[in-house]
Amino acid sequence: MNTEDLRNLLDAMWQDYLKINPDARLIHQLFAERNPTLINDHIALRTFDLPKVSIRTIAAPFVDAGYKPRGEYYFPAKKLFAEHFEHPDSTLPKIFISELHVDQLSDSAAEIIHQCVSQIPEDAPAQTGFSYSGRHWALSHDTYLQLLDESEYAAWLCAFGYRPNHFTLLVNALQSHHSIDKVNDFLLQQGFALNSAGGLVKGSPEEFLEQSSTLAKPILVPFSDRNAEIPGCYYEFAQRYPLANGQLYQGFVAASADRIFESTDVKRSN
Ligand code: OOG
Ligand code: NI
Repeated sequence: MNTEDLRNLLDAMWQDYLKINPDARLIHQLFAERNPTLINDHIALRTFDLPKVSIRTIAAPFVDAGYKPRGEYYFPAKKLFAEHFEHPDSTLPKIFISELHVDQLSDSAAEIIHQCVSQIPEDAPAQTGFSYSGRHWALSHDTYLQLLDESEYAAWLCAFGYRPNHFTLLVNALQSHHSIDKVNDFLLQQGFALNSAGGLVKGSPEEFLEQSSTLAKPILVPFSDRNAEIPGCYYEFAQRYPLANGQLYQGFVAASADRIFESTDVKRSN
């Protein structure tokens, strides 16, 4: 994939994300009005660790377009693993992809997930648009609730399918707000709900990364037996700090990411 096709793909992902995240459009507009340019730090994708749809598969179109794996992150309590990918053109967003260890769930939850994934056409995951192709299976609300009992991540992914989970505003590039605290104050003042798990700001300058995020707003999702409102997507904010070599840290911080995942939780821990 050439860079123009890649930019078209990223734009199509952004349009898909806006469709199910009404807050993102408003927030983007609020910052766009106050800044000459906005930079998207990264896009996050979610998947299962089954070979058909694993990180390796989902990353393939991005790797083909020049992205390289640059970091690995472990979340044992959530049964997740993640990797981030960077493009040599630093104006392009990083891609953060996580995957759920399906065989660590109960047999019944694993069976539901296998059923869902088996309905994806064999050649679909390798295709360029897969990362915003949505749900390839029918799901009842009861089945959704059953998954929710075991894994918020599994329930979210089975309800929404393959689509960007969030985009991320790079705070460093803002002229209007010079710190993540100022960004958070502004968002709260504008009436947005923020994820306060572990504090509004996750991470610290010593870890070279501070992050915050909105709480995913409930949106109406069609299930096979009825429609129900469940948390959709969220928007994230990242402030990066320079390493000893003067370059901004480009990685992620597992302990912070662990709480950022909770921005789509139905059952809040705090
Ligand atoms: C990803 C959560 C982690 C970050 O920037 O640390 C993350 C997700 O919710 O899928 O995005
Ligand atoms: Ni993120």
